[in-house]
Amino acid sequence: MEDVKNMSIATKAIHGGVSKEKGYGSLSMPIYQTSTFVFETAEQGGRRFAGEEEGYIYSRLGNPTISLLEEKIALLEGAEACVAFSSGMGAISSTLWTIAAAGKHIIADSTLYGCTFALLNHGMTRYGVEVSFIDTSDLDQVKNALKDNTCAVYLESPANPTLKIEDIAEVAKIAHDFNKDIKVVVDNTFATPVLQKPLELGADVVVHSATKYLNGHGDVIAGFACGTAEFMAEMRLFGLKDMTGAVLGPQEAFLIMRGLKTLALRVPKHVENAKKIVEYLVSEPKVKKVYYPGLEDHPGHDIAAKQMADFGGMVAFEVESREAGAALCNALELCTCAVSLGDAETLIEHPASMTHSPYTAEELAEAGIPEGLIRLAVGLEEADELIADFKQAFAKI
Ligand code: 3LM
Repeated sequence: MEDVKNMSIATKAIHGGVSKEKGYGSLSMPIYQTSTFVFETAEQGGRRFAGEEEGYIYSRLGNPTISLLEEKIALLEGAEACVAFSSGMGAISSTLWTIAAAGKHIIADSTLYGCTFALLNHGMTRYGVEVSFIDTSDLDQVKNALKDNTCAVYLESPANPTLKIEDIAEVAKIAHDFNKDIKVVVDNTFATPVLQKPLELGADVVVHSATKYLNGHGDVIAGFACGTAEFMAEMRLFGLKDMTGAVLGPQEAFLIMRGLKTLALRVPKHVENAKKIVEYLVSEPKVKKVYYPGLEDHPGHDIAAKQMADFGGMVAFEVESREAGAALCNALELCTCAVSLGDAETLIEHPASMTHSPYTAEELAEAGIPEGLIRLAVGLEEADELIADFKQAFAKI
């Protein structure tokens, strides 16, 4: 359905991609639960391996259920192509291993999801890749960090867990003016394509933890990378096939397609609830500071207003101490103490000891993540009931 390209996110998420399934005319794409595909003849198998004939070979290289999902995600991100992975980390590591090599240099923001930080700080560097951690919201730092061997600039916006905002268009312009071959990679997990389109802003690659809003139901681990058809072919044939093998399962692909049908309904409700909770948290005397890009005093507010359709469903706030944060989490009854985000359930966690535990105390300070920071992934419950839960919990601590 070629003209879906010009339609809304809601329609793309439901109708995007061409189903090659003609068998029994099922409405939803069947789950092709198979590892391998049968060749009619040995010659046909040879032609498929040689790329002379279209058709599936083996599910690490492609699978009809997963292909349809990849087409949908590419449409949502406005990308030429997409590759699915078995986790967000699978997508991120496959992307970085496809771009980088020993002797190359990566510039990364210092505020990242903890395991992405660990991959860059401890993983890539073991294999001769140099990594500079900077604050990419300071454009002078971006300019000064660029080197002749820089191959990638990596950032999240809004960043996990502080909701720091990076100016994606400006960072991409600076990097590409210096060297057009530098790949600007943006993790769009917190925003989703409903709120932000990094490729339209000038990024080269978008990565996702689809475990979060894209699936939306807390029952799948998955990831995506999106970009040009040429680079995604390299990602599939090298990053995914050889370097990581982090292939998505067809059952997970089916569940994500099911979740995607309501993405355009869910995200605005997450945002609406987040705004109501932020309003309450700002007035709560036991909260020292609220981190939300929708607040006018947030340092990235103007850039977020420019590059995002709305400010998202993630909120962070600071309480007096780590102990006060733990007491709050333990006192909440409706909000659930768990990592992850983008689910129907409101999830609360303590970054310094959980999602960002790969950071040392010094690295946390450098990344602007205080000990008393609490991260809230606002869910789809009734906002007033969530606020009532916070009120009773704060009263107890
Ligand atoms: C979390 N984050 O609670 P998977 N990029 C971003 C992420 O937030 C994440 C990934 C990539 C969380 C997971 S912590 C053990 C739980 C911005 C994951 C990695 O590999 O699908 O988990 O995605 O912040």
